[in-house]
Amino acid sequence: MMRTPFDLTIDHGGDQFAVSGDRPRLSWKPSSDARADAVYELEADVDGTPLPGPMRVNGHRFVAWPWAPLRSGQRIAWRVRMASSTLDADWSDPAHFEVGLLDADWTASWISPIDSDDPGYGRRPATLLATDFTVTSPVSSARLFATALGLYTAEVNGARVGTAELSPGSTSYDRTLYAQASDVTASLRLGENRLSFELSDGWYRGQVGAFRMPAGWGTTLGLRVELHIDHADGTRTVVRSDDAWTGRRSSIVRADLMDGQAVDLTVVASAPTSVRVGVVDAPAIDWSPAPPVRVVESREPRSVRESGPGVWIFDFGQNASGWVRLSDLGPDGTVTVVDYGEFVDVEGNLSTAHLDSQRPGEPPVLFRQRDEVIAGPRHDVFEPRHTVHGFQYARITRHGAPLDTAAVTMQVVHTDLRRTGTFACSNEDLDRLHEIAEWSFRGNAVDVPTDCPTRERLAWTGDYQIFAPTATRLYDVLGFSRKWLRSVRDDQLDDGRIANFSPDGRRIKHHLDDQFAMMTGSAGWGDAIVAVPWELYESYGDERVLSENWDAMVRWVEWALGKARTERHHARLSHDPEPFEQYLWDGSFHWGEWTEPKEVDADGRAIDPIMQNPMAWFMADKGEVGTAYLHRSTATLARIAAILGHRDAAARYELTAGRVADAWRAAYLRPDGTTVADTQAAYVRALSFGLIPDQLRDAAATRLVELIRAAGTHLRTGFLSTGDLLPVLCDTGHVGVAYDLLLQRTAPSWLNMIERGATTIWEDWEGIDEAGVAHESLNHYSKGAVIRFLHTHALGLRQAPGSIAWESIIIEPTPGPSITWARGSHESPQGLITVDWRIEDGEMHISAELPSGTDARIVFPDGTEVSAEPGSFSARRPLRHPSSLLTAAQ
Ligand code: RAM
Repeated sequence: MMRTPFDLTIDHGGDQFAVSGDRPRLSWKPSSDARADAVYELEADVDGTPLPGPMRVNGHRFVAWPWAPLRSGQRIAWRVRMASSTLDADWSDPAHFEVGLLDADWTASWISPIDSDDPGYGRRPATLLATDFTVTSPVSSARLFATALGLYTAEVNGARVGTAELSPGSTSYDRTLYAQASDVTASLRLGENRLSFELSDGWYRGQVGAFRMPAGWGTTLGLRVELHIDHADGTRTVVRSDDAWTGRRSSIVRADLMDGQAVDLTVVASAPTSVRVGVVDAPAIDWSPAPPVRVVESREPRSVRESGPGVWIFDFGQNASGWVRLSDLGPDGTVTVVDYGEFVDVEGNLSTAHLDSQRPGEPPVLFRQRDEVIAGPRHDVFEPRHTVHGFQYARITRHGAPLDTAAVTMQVVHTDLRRTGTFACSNEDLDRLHEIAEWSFRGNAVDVPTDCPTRERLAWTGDYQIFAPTATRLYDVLGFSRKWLRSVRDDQLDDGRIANFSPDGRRIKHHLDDQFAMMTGSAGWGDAIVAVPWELYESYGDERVLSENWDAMVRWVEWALGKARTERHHARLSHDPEPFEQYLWDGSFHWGEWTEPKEVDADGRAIDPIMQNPMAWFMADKGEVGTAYLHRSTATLARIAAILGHRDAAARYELTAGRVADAWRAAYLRPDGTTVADTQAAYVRALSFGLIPDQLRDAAATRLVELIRAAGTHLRTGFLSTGDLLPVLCDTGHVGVAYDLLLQRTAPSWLNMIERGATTIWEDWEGIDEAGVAHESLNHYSKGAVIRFLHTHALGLRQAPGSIAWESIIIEPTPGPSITWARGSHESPQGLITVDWRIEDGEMHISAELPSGTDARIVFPDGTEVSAEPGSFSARRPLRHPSSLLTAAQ
C-alpha cells in the first residue's frame, strides 16, 4: 500500500545525481488510493528557496515544469501530493535533481592537445590534459562540468571523478553533444589542487564498424571543462579549461574503443606542452536523457586454465560487454597482454576468426581486441577505461613473472538501466533462454543499442526496431532510446532516408557517392524511426517522443512512398504498371528478412547467400518485405498523426496505408490465402501486420504451420519476423505449434543455442555449428525478441489494444506443455503489476496485483473472462471448460 505518490523522477539522466536542462518534466507513480483522473499539487524549492505554490497539475506522467525555466547549477527539491478539497493529503518524500551548466553559460574554452607523430586511428595514444589551481578558502560544495570531442576520464587530486564510463558517450557529434556533472567536493583541499583528464579518440575519431573505418566526426580532439567551487563564505571560484592548461604524454600509449588499450606505467612524465585553444567546432552542450554507462557488475572467472607457459585462458561464464580488471601487474617492466573473445575452439584456444569481416572478393579484416599493460612504479590496478570489449574469455599472456589468477575479474560495462520486468516459470530451459536474451540486450546497451559488442558495435536501426518491444519489457529504456532517436534524426539524409546505423560516424549523409549510401534506406531498418517512438509511446505514455520524431518519420515514410511510386523492381519492368503498383516498395535496396537459417551445400557446408552470389542477393525482389513495412509504418504514422492532432495527415496516411495493404494483397497474396513468397517469414509478417484479410487468416496460418512441419517443426525465420512468429501462431489458434518451436532442441532453434553453450543470443541460428565451429557474432539480440512471448503469452501479461502506459491490462496465460506455473512482473508507469499463475488439480489459479489507475481483463484458458480493479486479484477456473458448458462460461 503506497499512501503517497512515489518514485518521483525527471526525464533526464545524470550520474551521482539527476541532471536536468532548464525545463525538466516530472513523473511519479500514484498512491494506491489514487483515481485515474486524480489532480496533484507540486511544491519545489530551488537552492533552499521555495517556489510559489503549491501548483495544481493534471496527470502524473511527464508533467511540464510548472514554474519559470531553471538556471544553470540550481539544485531542486520537489514533492507532490494528491489535491483534495476536503482534507490535506500527505506529501510524497522529496526528490532532488540539479540543473546542468546550460550551454549559454559555458565560459570555458575548448582546448585540444597538440598531436605529434600521428600513428593513425586505432593506434593513437591518449593525452593527459591538466591544470593546477589553488583553493584559498574552505569549500562547501564543488561541481565539475565536463565534455569532450573524444573520450575522457577525469581526476581531481588523483581521485576519480564520478562513476560514469565512456564519457561523454556515443552521439552524432556534429549535432549533439552531452556534458557530465559530478560532485567533487570531497576531493578538493585547501591549497594546491590538480585537475587532470585523459583524452582519447573514443567514438569521435576512432575506429567504426566491421571494416574498421575511421570515424569522421572530426580530426582534432577537444575538451571543455568548468569546475564550480562554492566556498563556505558564500563566494564562488570557477576553474576553466583555457590556455593555461598543459598537455603531457599519457601512460595510455594506445587507446581505441574497438582495438583495445595499451598502458605503459614506466612512462616518465614528459615535459608539459601547451594546448591549442578554440580550434574545434562543437555543437551546443546538452544534458542527456539517458542513464550513464557504468561498471554494473564484477564477475570472478568460472575457470582458469594455463594453456601453455605464461598463457592463461579465463572463462567468465558469460558473454558480456566490459573489460578485465587486473590487480596484479607483476614487477616493474612486466608485460601483460589480454586478448578478448567470445569463443574457445575445440582445443580450448581463444578464437576470434568468426568475427573477421569480409567483403565479397576482398581480403578479410581481422578482428582483435587486445589490451596490454607494462607494470611500473605507479598504479597497481589496470582497468582499460578507454575501450570496451565483447567477451566471455580472456587470454592473458605474461612471460617472466607469475600471475595471480585471483587478481583478475570481469567488469561488466553498459548503460545502467533500471530493471522493470521479470519472468520465471517451471521450465528451466525457458528461464535460461530469458536470461541469455537479457544478457544479449545488456551486452548491446552500451550508451546506444548496438548490433554486437564485438565486430561492429554499431547501433543498427533494424536491430533495435526488432528488439525495442522486448527491451521495454525488461528495462526502463525511455531515456536511453530517446537519446538514440535523437542521433537517428541527426544522421537522417536530406532526402529523408534514415541511416543504417546511428550514430553514423561515417556520415553517409555527406557521402552520397559511397557504395554504402546505395544500401541505405531499407525496410525494417529505417522504419525504426516510426516503430521505436510508437513502442515508447505505448509503453511509457510519452507523447513528446512522438512529437520530437514526427518530422523525421514523415520524411522517412514520404521518401519510401516516393520510391514505391517512382521505382520498380526489374522483374516488373516488362509490363505497363497497374495502378496498385505505385504502392509496391520494391525498386530500392532492402536488407530483406536477413539471417534466415542457411541452406547447406552437398558437403554439408552452410551457404552464405551474399558471399555466394552478391549480385543476385542484391538484386533479388524484396518487395514483399518492403511493402509490408511500408504499410505498417504508414498506418502507424496515421495513428501518431491523430494523437498529435494533425487531422489531415491522419486521414491521408490512413488512406494511403489502406492502398499499400491492397497493393500488397494484389501483388503477394493468392486467393487461397497462400503468399507468393510462401516463406514462414512472409506469413508471419503478413499476419502480424494485419495484411491478410480476415477470411483468409486461417488459411494463411494453416500454410505457415505446414511449412513449419515440413521443416521438421523448425522455424526458418530470420531477423525481422522471428520475434512475431510465436505470437502469430498463438493468436491464430496454433498454440501447440508455437510451443513445439519454442521447446525444439535441434537446430535451428533457441534451445539448441543453449544446448551448444550459448550465454547470449547468436546472430546466426547456428552461431556454433554441430562441429563446434563458430560463425558470425555470438551476441546479437534480434532473435532474442522471442522472450517477449514469454511475457505476453506464457505469462500472459500485456496491454489491452489501444492502452498506453499500462492503463488497461490483459492477463491471459497461454500455458504450454511442461509449464505448470509462471510468474512475472512489470514496473509500469502506474506502478508494479505482478502476475502469478499455476496449474493444480486440473485448475488454473491466477493471482495478480494491479496498481491504481489501471483496469484489467483476466482471461482463463477455459475462456472465462473476469474484470479486475486495482489491488489484489485471485481466482481459479477449471483448465478446460467442458465443451457442453462453453456457451455458459461468461
Ligand atoms: C550486420 C549487422 C546488423 C544488421 C546489418 C544489416 O552486419 O551486424 O545486425 O542489422 O548487418
